[in-house]
Amino acid sequence: MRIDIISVLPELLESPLNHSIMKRAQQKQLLEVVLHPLRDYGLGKNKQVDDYQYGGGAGMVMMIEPILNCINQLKSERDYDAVIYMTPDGKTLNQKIANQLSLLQNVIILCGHYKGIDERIREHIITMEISIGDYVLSGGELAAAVVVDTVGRLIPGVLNDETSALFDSFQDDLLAPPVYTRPEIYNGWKVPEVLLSGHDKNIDDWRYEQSLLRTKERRPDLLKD
Ligand code: 6GU
Repeated sequence: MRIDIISVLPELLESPLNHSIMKRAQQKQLLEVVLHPLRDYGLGKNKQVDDYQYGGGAGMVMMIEPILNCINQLKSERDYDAVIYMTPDGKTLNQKIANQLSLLQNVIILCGHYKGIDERIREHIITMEISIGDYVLSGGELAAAVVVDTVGRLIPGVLNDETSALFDSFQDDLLAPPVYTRPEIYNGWKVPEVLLSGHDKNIDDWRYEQSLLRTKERRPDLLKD
């Protein structure tokens, strides 16, 4: 999968995308992430990317032309399955959307900044709008990093057995069960007996039970429907 990210602040994306699992996904060539500084496509000698909004009011708006110049350049190089705009008024990201995105081949992600982008880009160019939750970030970059991480780890071959996505919270609308490691007893705090039993079926049953319990207690909304 190839993800092209367009941003006025690409530096914000570098660290999260170049460590741990995202780094390995790219080294294995299962995921390619290419950052495009929007300013490279800015207008005039000041490389302008934003301007005052029509109708007045505080805050700048990202202009059509730099964004389109960048997107058209990319579209001339390959076909894209989606052009995503990161915005707090988009559809809230969840595991189902992440699973769907992980099946795509080429995706553009545009990060919003300032007051947002000229609405005409949203009307005519953007095919999908994503938010990562009901709160406001200073820009779309951290949200884009969340999307790439969530989607990237679902690409077949990115995770090994140890990090398998199959047992993640939410993968089957259940929260993950509790986990333990050595020592067996610390300060009188014991690891549940069943996990030491070596009885695989009992262990699987216990984990499933714990998942259900946890979901009922903490996220009953996940069990409805
Ligand atoms: Cl995608 N962008 C911004 N600026 N804030 C957000 C968001 C996105 N998702 C949640 N809050």
